Amino acid sequence: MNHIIDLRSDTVTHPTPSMRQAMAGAEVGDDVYGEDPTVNRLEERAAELLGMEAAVFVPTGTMGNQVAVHLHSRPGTEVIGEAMCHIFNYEMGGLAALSSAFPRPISGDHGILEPEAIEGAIQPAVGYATPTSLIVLENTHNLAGGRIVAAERMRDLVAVARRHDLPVHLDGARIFNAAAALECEVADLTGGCDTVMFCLSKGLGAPVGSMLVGSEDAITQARRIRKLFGGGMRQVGVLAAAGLVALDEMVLRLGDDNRRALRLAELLAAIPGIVLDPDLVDTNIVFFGLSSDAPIDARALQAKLADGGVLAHALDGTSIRMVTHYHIGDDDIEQAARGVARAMAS
Ligand code: TLP
Repeated sequence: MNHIIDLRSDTVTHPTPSMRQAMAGAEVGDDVYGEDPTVNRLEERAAELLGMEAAVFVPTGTMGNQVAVHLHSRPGTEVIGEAMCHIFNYEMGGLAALSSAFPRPISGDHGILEPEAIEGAIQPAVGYATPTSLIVLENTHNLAGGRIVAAERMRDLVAVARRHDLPVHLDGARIFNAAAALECEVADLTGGCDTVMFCLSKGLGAPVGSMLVGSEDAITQARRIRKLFGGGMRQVGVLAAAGLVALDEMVLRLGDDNRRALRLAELLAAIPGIVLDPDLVDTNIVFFGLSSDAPIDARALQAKLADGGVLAHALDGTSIRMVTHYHIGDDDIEQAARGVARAMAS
């Protein structure tokens, strides 16, 4: 087997040659003392891009989200979010384990929440109801297939929180993919949120790292919580240097990943037995189902594809995820779709 087409996630991306070069030459210091000049530059840059006061570099998106939950919530309170959001489903129960808070999941339409649904889920301020402490949003929505929450909907959702004096944290792991698809600034999508987490280590290609962005006050507290969670890093400018290159060089090419995901969706949708609506593919994530009369289930399809050098991620017996990123070219898309057609026909 020669070339592996790895569509399991955009987390599989390797650092680019210019990232490796920047890492090798990075100026460093002890970041827990605030003395790493490269980290400081990255944090300033992230805050500026999101139009917020401050930012803190965290090792993972999960830590960024959980630091934000700990910052905004209180023990014994509810956190409202979309039922399939990453914070509720893929962060090891961190809400309960780290913050003694618990989820109030609300189903969205393909991941997109209605303002009225959030409004209805906020507990009244009475002596017998469990208080609501935080609303979490996700944009793009991973499990909904990379769906974008449009700027206007973001504003309407944040407005509900404001009316009830509740903070909003945005899991914007792939917010740059959304901005590329909408051809807008990231800040157009994040305005009004109290904190935003975005990942450098997914489509942006950095080896490690995410940013948590917010007000000066929020980020001062977030730094303490990061330390509490064991995320106070020292000469981490070697990683921040790759993050700076990611923001300088990788943002503009995300449109290519989005375009290739749509092409992949169109090719897959034409294969008998595949259930997929390409109109629901907004960015770089393609989810597809298998019809009940399909010859194999999703796990068997994943195994067959892997035999042919195409890696995909079966979520369960009936659905598969494929994610485009900068190691995936136009030919890989055609080849992956041919692989699925062959597997489905055999
Ligand atoms: N997502 C990973 C898996 O955990 C599912 C992936 O391959 O997509 N928020 C969102 C929306 C995410 O998709 C992820 C990672 C995270 C947060 C967490 O980021 P990391 O992996 O850096 O902790």
